[in-house]
Amino acid sequence: FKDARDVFFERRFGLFVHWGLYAIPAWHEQILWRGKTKRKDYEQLIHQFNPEQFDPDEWLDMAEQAGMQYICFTTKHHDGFCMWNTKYTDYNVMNSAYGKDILGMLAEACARRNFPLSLYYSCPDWHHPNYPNQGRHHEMFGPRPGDEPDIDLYYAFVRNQIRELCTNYGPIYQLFWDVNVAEHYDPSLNEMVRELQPGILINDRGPGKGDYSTPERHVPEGGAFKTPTEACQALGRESWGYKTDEDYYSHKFIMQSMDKIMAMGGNYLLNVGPMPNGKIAPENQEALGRIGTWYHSVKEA
Ligand code: FUL
Repeated sequence: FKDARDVFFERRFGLFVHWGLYAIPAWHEQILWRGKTKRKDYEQLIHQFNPEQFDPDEWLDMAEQAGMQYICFTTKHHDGFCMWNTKYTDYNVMNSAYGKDILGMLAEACARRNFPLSLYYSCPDWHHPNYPNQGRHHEMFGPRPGDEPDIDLYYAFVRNQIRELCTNYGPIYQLFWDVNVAEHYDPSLNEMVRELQPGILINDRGPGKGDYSTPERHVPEGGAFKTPTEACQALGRESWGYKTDEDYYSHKFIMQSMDKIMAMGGNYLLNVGPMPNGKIAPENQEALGRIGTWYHSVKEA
């Protein structure tokens, strides 16, 4: 595909995917904190994670059918579990019951279909021994024996992982940093990303200046956006990850929120949380199917 900068205002609608170990308890992607789950219990989920029915082409078929033009995938959420073959921590999908590089499989399908792939990466990491709590909401964990909270060491790890992600998985359309750790400002990280992926767009939640902003779950006040914007929205009110008893927004609500964001000149990133077996939940498929029916009727009109 063309340089991301050339197509940001053409590719208006994307699929956000939150997937990780948290799909198994199926409650919230931050269950480790919000559910007050013990880390040692949560980390055992790695041995259960076995999405035998994962088929990236099915996800992309669904996205394309809905009129979506790119996909943004959670490579690592706040729990610290990595969905790719990283050599910088053992807490990754290669050591799960599944044992395959999920990001690699998705990247292969995206490259084959010329479907842009964006990566979400969380700076908060509730697993890594060097991650400093810094008084943020997960301070309740405190260091474990053997932990060495050290922000510089931690960001050296982040740098290594980001280099790996920007090197081993082909062209990356966007980097969706999620919430930089307080006070760690380091523009050299984004500079490295731009060197490795010259066409990439980087959001504004990272350790340096980004290219676009990311309002979350709301339509901002103030009329047309003055700078590049990608709003993100979940299909359900409660979780970004898979949740069995999710309280879903109505079709009307989602359509109105998308319509307002797009009318203001923003792009729209709509999220699904795949199930532990790798399939997209029927409720999510149905929601995207309805959007697709509308999209194709407008396109053909
Ligand atoms: C937030 C995260 O804390 C949520 O869990 C989710 O990933 C959302 C898209 O971004 O900042």
